[in-house]
Amino acid sequence: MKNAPTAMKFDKKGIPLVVIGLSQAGKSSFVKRIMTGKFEETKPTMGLQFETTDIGDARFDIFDLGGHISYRKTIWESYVKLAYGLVFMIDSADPESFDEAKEEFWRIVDLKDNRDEFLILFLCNKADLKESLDLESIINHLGLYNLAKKENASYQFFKTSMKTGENVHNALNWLKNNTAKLATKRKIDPLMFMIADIDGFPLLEIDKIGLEEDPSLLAGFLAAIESFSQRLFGKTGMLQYMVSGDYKYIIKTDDQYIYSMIIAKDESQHEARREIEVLNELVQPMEDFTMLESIVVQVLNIDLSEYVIQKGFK
Ligand SMILES: Nc1nc2c(ncn2[C@@H]2O[C@H](COP(=O)(O)OP(=O)(O)OP(=O)(O)O)[C@@H](O)[C@H]2O)c(=O)[nH]1
Ligand SMILES: [Mg+2]
Repeated sequence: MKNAPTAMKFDKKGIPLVVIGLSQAGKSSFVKRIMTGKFEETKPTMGLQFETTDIGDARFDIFDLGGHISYRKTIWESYVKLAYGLVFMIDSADPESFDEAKEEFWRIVDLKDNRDEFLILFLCNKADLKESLDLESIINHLGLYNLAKKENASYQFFKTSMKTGENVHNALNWLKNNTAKLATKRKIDPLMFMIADIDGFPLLEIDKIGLEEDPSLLAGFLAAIESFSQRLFGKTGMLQYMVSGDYKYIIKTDDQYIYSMIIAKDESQHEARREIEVLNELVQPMEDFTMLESIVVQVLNIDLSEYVIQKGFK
């Protein structure tokens, strides 16, 4: 398997945040501090750890990813695409790790689509150690001033210590204030979402209003599919959207599946596109579909009780 969707846990829904950085930086210690308010023993993270917590009024789904090199091209990349915000942590007392951290940081930041607004909280941890470098040297060493060129990123740096708790509160406050705004802006509320195989057999369909109950919706949907199949005949990996009446229709196909979504006209097709691209990444390498429903719920961030679900048509 290319990615590791089966390692994901999808039982809650909140604002998705990922915590990444080289091993030993203190990522799990940070998450422990958020959850318990204390500095506690940790072990190296195998794959990932998932936690849900409320910070102020906002609910967060925190994905604490292992920093070992074997996770960086697989789990990191899939989860970063899913997340609204990225916490990148370094060990500020270990300048020998800075070059590698720099390389990984920029590789990951550059993965983010330019149209996608996202947050970066950069934590220079282990500030309690006497070898810890000052913030300015770290910003210079990692070229972090270049973040100003990323128009879609809001970012902040802190020196923190998970041991003493220094700046943990300030970092969380920054996250809370900035993610809440972003989540409201980006939230879409799909009326319909479907994954079908390339022959058009649906694997999963979720509907808010039932296509047949609204003839204009159904007509728009059929028109979108029609225009889509004409334009893209023989081509795969394409994503297209069209507006018709009160709705937007977004469709993507790869060489195995067709993804389609209907949202209200005033909602962001960029967010719809992001969600479909993330699903595509996660679904494509899947060998069975037992996790499909929970992955869809997580990525679309929906309350399933508002939907009619149909699955496994084949
Ligand atoms: N002195 C000091 N030690 C810390 C601090 N934060 C974490 N540590 C220690 O650093 C080590 C690694 O911490 P973890 O939180 O497990 O690191 P991680 O980034 O999750 O590592 P991986 O899961 O392997 O990627 C542990 O021994 C922690 O106790 C800190 O602020 N100060
Ligand atoms: Mg860890």
